[in-house]
Amino acid sequence: MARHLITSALPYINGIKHLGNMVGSMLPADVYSRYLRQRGHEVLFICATDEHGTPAELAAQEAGLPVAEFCTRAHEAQKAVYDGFGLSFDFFGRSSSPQNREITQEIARELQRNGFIEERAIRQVYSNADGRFLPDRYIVGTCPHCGYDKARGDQCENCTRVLDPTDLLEPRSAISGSADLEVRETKHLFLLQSKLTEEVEEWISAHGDDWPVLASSIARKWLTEGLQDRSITRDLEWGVPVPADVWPELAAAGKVFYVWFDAPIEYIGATKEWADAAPAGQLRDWKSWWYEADATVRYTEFMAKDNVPFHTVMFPATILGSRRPWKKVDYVKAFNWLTYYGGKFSTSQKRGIFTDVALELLPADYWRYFLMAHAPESDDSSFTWDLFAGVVNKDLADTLGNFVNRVLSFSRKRFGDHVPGGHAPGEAEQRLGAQIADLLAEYEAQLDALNFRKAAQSLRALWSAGNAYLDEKAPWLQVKTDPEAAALTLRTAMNLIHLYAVVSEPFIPTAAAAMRGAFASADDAPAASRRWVSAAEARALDLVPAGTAFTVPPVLFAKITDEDLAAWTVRFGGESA
Ligand code: B3M
Ligand code: ZN
Repeated sequence: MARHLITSALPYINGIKHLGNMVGSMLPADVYSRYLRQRGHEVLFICATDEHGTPAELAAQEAGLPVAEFCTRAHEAQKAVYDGFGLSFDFFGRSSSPQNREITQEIARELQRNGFIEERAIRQVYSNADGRFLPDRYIVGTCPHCGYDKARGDQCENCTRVLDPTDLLEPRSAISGSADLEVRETKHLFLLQSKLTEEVEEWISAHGDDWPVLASSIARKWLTEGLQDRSITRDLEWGVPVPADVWPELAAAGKVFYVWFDAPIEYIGATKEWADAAPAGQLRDWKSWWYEADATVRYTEFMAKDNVPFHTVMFPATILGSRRPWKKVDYVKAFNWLTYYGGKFSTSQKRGIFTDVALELLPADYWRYFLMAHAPESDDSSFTWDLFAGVVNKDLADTLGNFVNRVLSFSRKRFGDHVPGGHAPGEAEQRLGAQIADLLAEYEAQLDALNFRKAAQSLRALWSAGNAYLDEKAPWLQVKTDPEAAALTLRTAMNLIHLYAVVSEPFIPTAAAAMRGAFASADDAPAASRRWVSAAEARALDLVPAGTAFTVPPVLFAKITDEDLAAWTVRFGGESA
């Protein structure tokens, strides 16, 4: 069995994330992690808040809190939302942790020893109106490549090209909007990425073909432009300090590492946090996942497309330059944008739906299923309230929820609260079993390939097959003429419910637990277990035997009413952008 290391892009600390952030990183990583665990793989699913940098400082300033205090609170707030979404992180760390500081400083020392870091005096943008140096992303202007007029000094969101603030046309301060900017001289550390270009190219040639086109094409595009040496330090209070043993002068001047230098290292840092947080007597071997990891470790990263250059080029360059055997990514799963009525979800402009508010409206499973079924995989996809309500009402409330309730309530009414016996399976059940086994194989293939939209389609097809079977057999009619036949139908349908409980868990873990919990069983009996269903078990549909006690769970999914829809559309401004 493989050991799966799974990371999701680290959510930035400055505010609660919106649904677009969720679907492009943490949620698919969770679905994949849950699936692999159920199939018996060893999984380590790591995430953390990305806490350093100017946006954190500015958000703290706005909140009137010291930045460390702000980050502690913001971390807890985000963590609560992710718990609410059922994200099954093995550890949710913080890039401001001592572990990350230590590893980041060590990697910087190694890069220095290997000749990949150079100290340079640079001229940096200073905003007179704001009284401070402006970090790259706080200078906005027009992208020289594509003409997008809100490009940031570090990267153009529109064409994903990495920029230098001085590339921008008509630059201005993103804080005050002031164009009263001047350039002053200051010293910084530069990572000599140009010296590492060939190695990164070789590494991408060896691995990039396995990645989805979205990831490999962005990586290649970036490489063809050539790797530039990049400044990896900033004039900020809040960050990993430059180690004084190597750079005493810069350390004394209060320089810290650039947030994109230490953030990816936090994947490792958070794994060490996880190990350090082990309960007494338990050994968590963080190094075996990351350092000289053997071939059994498969590392999959999840992220939105604007993060791809940092993960496929810049971070690998850092790791390669350290000349240490750190594990590098095997598979990069990248996502396009989820839009809100065709326009951008925007944290700063408060447009769209935020994850905390989403959970106030509806339980996590509704969002999880919808988001994954409409994941922006091959293209951007658009959230609209109508679409959302349609999917929830049809797939979750009708196709799955109603099936579960109908079967269990009817069986209880006619046969009491144990799974009925009845006839032995016949031709219809054999056909159903074969169909279910095929659909399950298709579902597994899509999940193995990390095709989440298609996986959701296969899952829905499994649910639909149950409905078709039930309609064909019509136990409410059978019961009048041949109760034993009705009992067989209901027993088979209950076995489908159990199968749904198991295989739906990656998408809708709460409903899955409710379905599983409907059937009483000894702890080690299949009905209590989320262990994946084999093809033979799917075909036989007999894991829940006659005589098993069951209860009828409360309605799994409530329908979204026209009134809800109208109210939410008004409240969240559902209009075409
Ligand atoms: N924090 C995502 C972002 O803010 C960024 C990901 C870091 S992953 C190491 O765009
Ligand atoms: Zn651009």
